[in-house]
Amino acid sequence: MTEPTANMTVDGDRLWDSLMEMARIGPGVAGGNNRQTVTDEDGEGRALFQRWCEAAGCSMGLDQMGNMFARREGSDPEALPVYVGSHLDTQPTGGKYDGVLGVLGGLEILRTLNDLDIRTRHPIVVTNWTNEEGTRFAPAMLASGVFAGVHAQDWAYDREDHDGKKFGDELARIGWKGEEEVGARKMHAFFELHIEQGPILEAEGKDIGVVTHGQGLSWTQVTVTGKESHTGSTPMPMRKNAGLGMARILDKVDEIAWSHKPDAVGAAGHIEVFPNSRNVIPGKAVFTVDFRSPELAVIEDMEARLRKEAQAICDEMGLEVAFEKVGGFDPVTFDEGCVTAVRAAAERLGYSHRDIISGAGHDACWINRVAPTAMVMCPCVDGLSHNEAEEISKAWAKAGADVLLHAVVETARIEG
Ligand code: HGY
Ligand code: MN
Ligand code: MN
Repeated sequence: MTEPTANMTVDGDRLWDSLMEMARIGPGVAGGNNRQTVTDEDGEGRALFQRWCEAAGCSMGLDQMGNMFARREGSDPEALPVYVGSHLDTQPTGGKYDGVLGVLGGLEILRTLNDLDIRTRHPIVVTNWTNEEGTRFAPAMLASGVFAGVHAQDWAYDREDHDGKKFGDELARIGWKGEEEVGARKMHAFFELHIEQGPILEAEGKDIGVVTHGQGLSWTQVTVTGKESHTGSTPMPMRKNAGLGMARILDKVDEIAWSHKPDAVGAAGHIEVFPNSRNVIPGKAVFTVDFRSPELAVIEDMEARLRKEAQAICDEMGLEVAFEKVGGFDPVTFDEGCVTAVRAAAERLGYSHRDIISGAGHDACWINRVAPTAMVMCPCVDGLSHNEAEEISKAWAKAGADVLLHAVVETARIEG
């Protein structure tokens, strides 16, 4: 058995060209992408990925949640495969690299092993997880969550988007609902390459983030109910303004997050008022509060204070308030052995690196429950993500894929 050699590196130009070609599917309006889950554009991106994988000699598996599994055979077909991947779906105003770098970085590993005519003992499987973003159908990481046994499949199928369409129906409509049982696959290990989506690596001049942990996430959907009435003729003391109630609650959300500085964060990205008419006092406001922290106790404190403070605000204003937990996962500690393989790969390749906690959620956070898992991160410009201006350098993409290559191949064991 030989070790991965330091000069085994990916073809950075080929990886970049693939990223740019995928970015042409589901373009945004400002240079990024709008390739939301189980839309026709998602279907197109999947088809392109499948063509590339088959051209690289892989067989493609597809499960009942639309998760895709491109398998490169190993010398021991009985050995559990090493999985590597991320997601191809994007935010409505997403970037070209969030998720996509991890899927196409995995494909680049297979292409590189083909070029070098290297056979690993364990098969390698490149994965595209369905609906990581959770923007069209909450929660985030939906399909990897079903795979890890966190969500029931029928519950996932019934998730509805803003127009009342169901996830399962849309998955079938685009023709990507497979036969394979979700979660039946067993993994030797799972690795995910992802952009940092934060400013630390770039600010410190580091090429690689060795992800030791992922912070936990909590999504609480809040519904505030008041009374629609005329914005002109309703006296101020008589108003039951759900929009104002929401505004006061959102100010509290910010205060609660700051009270746990420096690590906790809190905001609402999803906000709706009804009827959303210029001269009607909002009778209803619906919004999702996103709290995150590396510490579970902090998340639980923020959730409890949100409910208490929001109730007090609404009682004082004569409004009704209801809460629904629509997403969340506890802080994650990744597998020591896999994390060490990532760190050793960065050192062998001479890339600067630092340990880091992931601020964003990833499919790896759920897969960590069913297989030894770790993540590799590369910097992104100004730490910006979930924005069409998301940008990385070709060198960062290559560094991340090189480290992923070595960590995956070392774990999959090169045959002598
Ligand atoms: O919300 C997240 O952290 C991920 O980008 N879906
Ligand atoms: Mn992502
Ligand atoms: Mn994302």
